[in-house]
Amino acid sequence: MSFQTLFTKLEDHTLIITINRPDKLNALNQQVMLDLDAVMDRVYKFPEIKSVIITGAGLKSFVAGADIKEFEALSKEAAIAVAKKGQSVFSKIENSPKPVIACVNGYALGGGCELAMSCHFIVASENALFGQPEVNLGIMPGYGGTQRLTQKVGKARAMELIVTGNTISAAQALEYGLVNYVVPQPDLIAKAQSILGASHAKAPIAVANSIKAVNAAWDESINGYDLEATLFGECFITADCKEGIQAFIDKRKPDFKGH
Ligand code: CO8
Repeated sequence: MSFQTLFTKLEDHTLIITINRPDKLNALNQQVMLDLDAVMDRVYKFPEIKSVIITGAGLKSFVAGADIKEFEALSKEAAIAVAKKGQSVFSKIENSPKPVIACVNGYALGGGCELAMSCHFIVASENALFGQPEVNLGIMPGYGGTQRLTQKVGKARAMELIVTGNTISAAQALEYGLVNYVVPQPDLIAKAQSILGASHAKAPIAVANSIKAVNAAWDESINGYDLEATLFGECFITADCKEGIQAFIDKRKPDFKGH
């Protein structure tokens, strides 16, 4: 797999995606968005990829936002189109059938915070900094930040962060429930890998259906309980369900095959 703006590495079935524009603090230009879209297609498609880590190159920044220099000539219509396209890329990440962790290794600002929040959860290094500073530029979040930040930290905290443009530290993000863990920077990827390793041993269809059902909790067009019951039922027609139950009865580890 080769991309202009991303490094990718498959390690123990986890695809590590590194956004690679360190001289621009990994700002999301349109090429990065195209590359993220394309790499996620491969994540959906390739069975050897069981999970994903998204991180930024260097020690200073995860992603310092959308590339501000690309905003200069945007018309209203073009801005709407760019926002919608970005939202669809992030929604592809959020709806990935395989777990996706954001390893936030520094600045996660604007579109960077929005990218991290589109992942299933976040592990942060101690130097991470989160915020939606768009109001400083006379704009507002456009890649889903108003919605996902509100889901994750509640309306009052999201509103304060978005209308002030203030940033929060990794420790505060942990207190807000925005991140699951804060670790020293050298341990960041290993921490995410150890979490993902635990999920690799589980039945892939059960994992994918669980992701779908949890995501439905924020989709008003879906009755999440109905969807959960349907997906629960679907698990029962899988060979992995029979294997999981038989393994419990036999007092052995299950050997899931993904069907
Ligand atoms: N876009 C483009 N370039 C950037 C960005 C960015 N978001 N952030 C940093 N860079 C570049 C700098 O221009 C600089 O490049 P150069 O060396 O060529 O001048 C390089 O990265 C290093 O940056 P700094 O010298 O500024 O580094 P500092 O350590 O001094 O400062 C900061 C780090 C505080 C992170 C600072 O760079 C900064 O404030 N960056 C902008 C943060 C920001 O406002 N992010 C939000 C952007 S808007 C957004 O994300 C909207 C998302 C929705 C889009 C919807 C589509 C329409």
